[in-house]
This record gives sequence, structure tokens and C-alpha cells, in this order.
Amino acid sequence: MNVTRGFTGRPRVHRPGLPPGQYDAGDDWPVLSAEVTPDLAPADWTFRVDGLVEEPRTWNWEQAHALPGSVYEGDIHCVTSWSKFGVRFGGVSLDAFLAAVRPLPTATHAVAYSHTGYTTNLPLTDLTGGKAWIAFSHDGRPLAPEHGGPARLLVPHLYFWKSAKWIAGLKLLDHDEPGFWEQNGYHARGNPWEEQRYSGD
Ligand SMILES: Nc1nc2c(c(=O)[nH]1)N[C@H]1C(S)=C(S)[C@@H](COP(=O)(O)O)O[C@H]1N2
Ligand SMILES: [Mo]
Repeated sequence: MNVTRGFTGRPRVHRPGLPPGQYDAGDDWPVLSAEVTPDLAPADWTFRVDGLVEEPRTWNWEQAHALPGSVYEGDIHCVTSWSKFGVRFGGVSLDAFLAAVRPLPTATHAVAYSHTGYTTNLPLTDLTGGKAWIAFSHDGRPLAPEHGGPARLLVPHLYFWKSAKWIAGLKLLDHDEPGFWEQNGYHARGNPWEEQRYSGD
């Protein structure tokens, strides 16, 4: 068994399902926030999809919960090298929101933005086909504020910085527009399996 020391002092044990350069955080769930956790009540939360769509639309908490529920059970991978196995998020598939606004054929990318001003960019193909959610719960309980509650974007097949906490909306574009971390040297797409951590990786 190949065991080396990580920066946390925890032994690094490789396990299947772990992308290159990642370690298993076990039961820990680190909080990574560039902003102060906002005081955002469900009643004040809204989610808007606009830009290159036929019918821009804003959902409030109740309206978003009226959409069919969808669960993600799987792993998450942060670019700072922790991964977490077997997490369970409940929410609504982004496909349900996108079906309502009907993206124009020219829409190729999106910028996701938070109620705090955080932004991150994604190709539209990474947000469709059952790969992305608006998540409201974790392990059957309301999502904790420090983890993005009451609602966060969840795009678990990409590095976790793409999963914007306190999600406020998506703007669909016909080009890629770097978000907060992407303007600061991080990769435009962030596929953990190809170790796309920094621009140029
Ligand atoms: N609004 C907002 N969303 C964010 C971040 C942030 O700083 N602000 N950090 C990102 C990063 S780098 C990671 S790894 C995950 C961390 O989510 P967690 O704190 O629930 O572990 O949120 C992502 N979404
Ligand atoms: Mo991260």
C-alpha cells in the first residue's frame, strides 16, 4: 500500500474512485468560502435563469420545490485536494429549470452567480443531462448555511468550486466568461479526472 503524508498530516491512502492528486477526507467536510456566510432565509432565496433563453424566469423557494425532486448520491472533489465519498444531496435537477426557460441554440456556456456575488463559469453541457442540481438538503437535512444553504449549485463531476453556494442564478451565454476563481488562475472547466486545476493544466 502506498501511503504518504498529506498537508493535513493525515495518511494518504489511494482508493478507487479518487481522482489523481486527491485524498479521502473521510467524515470531514471542510468549509471553503471566499465570502462571509450570508444570512439568507428560504423566504428570501430566489433562483433566476436568463441570458440566451426563450423565457427568462425566476423561481422562489416554493416554486423551486414544486419541481420534481432529484437526489445525487456520490462523491465530491475540491481542488485543494480533499474528496468526500458517498455524499447525498437532495434538490432539483438543473434540467428541470432549463426545460422551463428553453435555452436558445446559441447558448453554449453559463455563468453561475451567488446571492453573495461569487461567480463561476461552466459549459452548458456540464449543466445538462442529469449532471447538475440545485441542492437544498444534505443527508436528509436542510443544507447548512456554511455549506451554501438554503440552496447551492451542485456539479459533482467537476471540482467543487464550480458548485456555487447560495446560488442566485445562471446567465446563459454564447461564449465562456471566467468567474471568480477562473479569473484568478483556475481552470476554465475543472475536470478532476484530468486534473484541470489551473489554467493551462
Ligand atoms: N458562493 C461561494 N460558493 C462556493 C465557494 C465560495 O467561496 N463562495 N467556494 C467553492 C469551493 S472552492 C468549494 S471547494 C466549495 C466548498 O463547499 P463547502 O464549503 O460546502 O465544502 O464551494 C464552492 N462554492
Ligand atoms: Mo475548492
